This record gives sequence, structure tokens and C-alpha cells, in this order.
Amino acid sequence: MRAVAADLDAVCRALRGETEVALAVHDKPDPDALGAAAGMLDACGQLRVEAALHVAADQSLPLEALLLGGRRVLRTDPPAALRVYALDCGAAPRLALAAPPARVAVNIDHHHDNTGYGELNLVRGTASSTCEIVCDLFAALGLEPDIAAATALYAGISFDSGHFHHGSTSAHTFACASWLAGLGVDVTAVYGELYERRSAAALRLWARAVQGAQPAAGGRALVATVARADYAACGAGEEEAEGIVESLRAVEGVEAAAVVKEQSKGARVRVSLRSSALDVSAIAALRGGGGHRLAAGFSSDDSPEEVRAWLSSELARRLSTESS
Ligand SMILES: [Mn+2]
Repeated sequence: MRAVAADLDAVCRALRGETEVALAVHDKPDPDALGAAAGMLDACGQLRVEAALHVAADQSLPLEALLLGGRRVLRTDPPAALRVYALDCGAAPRLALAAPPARVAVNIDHHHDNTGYGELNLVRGTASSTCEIVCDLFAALGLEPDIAAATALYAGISFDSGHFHHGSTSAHTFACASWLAGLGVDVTAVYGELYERRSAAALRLWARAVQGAQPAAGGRALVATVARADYAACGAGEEEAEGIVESLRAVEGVEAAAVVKEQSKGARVRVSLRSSALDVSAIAALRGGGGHRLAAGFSSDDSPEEVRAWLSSELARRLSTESS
């Protein structure tokens, strides 16, 4: 049997010593964050540790019934006395809470630029997902997730790995998925929930964004803008612009893509960046954002057109200095 890594072992020992903990996830949580939370809530339950996921009132939780059905979710910040376990979050200010906690006891994440803000840090920059790390935690604890938690963990791995095609997908990713499938996860149903629920309005928005996408760096990059008028014209919600950037990145000859999405509240625009090799997290970092090398994002109060122009020149500059 393989020895348990020191950081994983430290988190196991910490968890076994808890009586009550608060879980927190990144802002605008995705299925990986919520799947990891479902897994941790189940593990805590099996260890007789009181636990709840804390999220600010304004946060929406995607696929909440599938991922968190029946779990304890509190729409308040954790009391200061509770030890906080942060999941899938690269930096403490990005937690989906009204205010970042004064201290974070345990930080479990896979973002390569994680700031190591926990008292204990279980960070695997090469893992496909935080759910994959939570699977390792279950194994190290000698526990198995119940079927609902297994389903949520599988959904998180599928989501963050782009259904097993991103570069972070490893043999270990498949081993975790295989383990979860063996516990009875309905993989066809999860796929349907994650990838086959797009509305006709979202498809119209996708078509409009693709139609208006502008080449940069001589066609090696594509940059699209989704303005508030586009949402209105298509009858689509702002969350329905997810995934457009992946379609642009997958075009033959395109090495990097960006979508600039105008917002009705908060920052004026949110930008999603994807690439096949270029480090787009470095571009996001220039504007106070972050993410992964090949999938990153940032927010800005500049106009969509200003941000698009900046991205086009930045992508052109970086792609021209990359060896092609
Ligand atoms: Mn993740």
C-alpha cells in the first residue's frame, strides 16, 4: 500500500479531531466546488463531525439538487469560532462569503496559483479537480462516500476535466471516476445533467457570439463579446454564456480564445480565457484575475470594447513571442 502523503495525512488527522467545522467554496461556485463540498459534508457526517456549507445569500448554486440535495447549506458567514475548510478556492478573498474569514484552518484545492492561505494546505496543482483530491481524502480516511456524495464527486470531476479531456486528466482521474462508478453513480444521468440541459435561448446566444467573434494574432486567437443587448435579443440569462469560449478554442488553428461578457451587476465585464498551450492565467493575473494555465478569467469595469481590444493586443503579443 502506498504511503499517505504528509499533507493528506495532516488533513485526515485534523478532520478526525474536529467536532464542528464550516465549509466554504469559491465565489460563483461550480460543480467541482459543490461536489467537493458534498463529499466533505458526507465525510464529516461519517466521522461524526458537525458541518455545514456556508455561502453568502447572493450566490447561486448550480445543480443544487443533484450536488447538495439534503445537505446542510447555510446562507450566512461562519461564526468566527468555527474552523473553516476552504474548497476549490485559490485565494481567501475569493471565497463565496460576505467577508473573508480571519483564518482558514484547511485549504483543499487544485489551482496552481493557490496562495497557500490555510493553516494546513492540501493543494495539488496537477489534479483535475478538487473532487479528485476529496476522493483521495476518502481513501486515506478509509471511508466511502454515500451514493449522493459519490454522484456529486463524479459530477465535479467530469465538470472540471471537461468530461475527461483537459490536460489535467490523468490515470488517477480515471481511477477516481472508476471508483465512484463502482459505487453506483449513474454516469449517463450525470452527463445529461451537466451537458444536455442547454436552453434554446443559450444556443441562440452561442450562435450570436460565435458569429461576432473577431480573430486576433492572425487568426491564432478568437475574441468574442457578449453584450447586455445580446442577452436581451436571445432571451438568455447571463449564466447562459458559459461554454462559448470552449467552442471558440476548439476551432482548427485557434490556440487561445476569450469571451468578454457584459454584466448587469458587479463588475462591468467578466472575461473567460481558454488556450491549448499559452499560459492565459498570466494574462488574467495582469487584470487581478486568476485560474489555471489553460483556463482563467478576470473581471473589469472597463467597457466590453476596451477589454476586447486589450485582449486582442495582449494575445497577439504573447502568441507572437511563443514558439509556434
Ligand atoms: Mn475546481
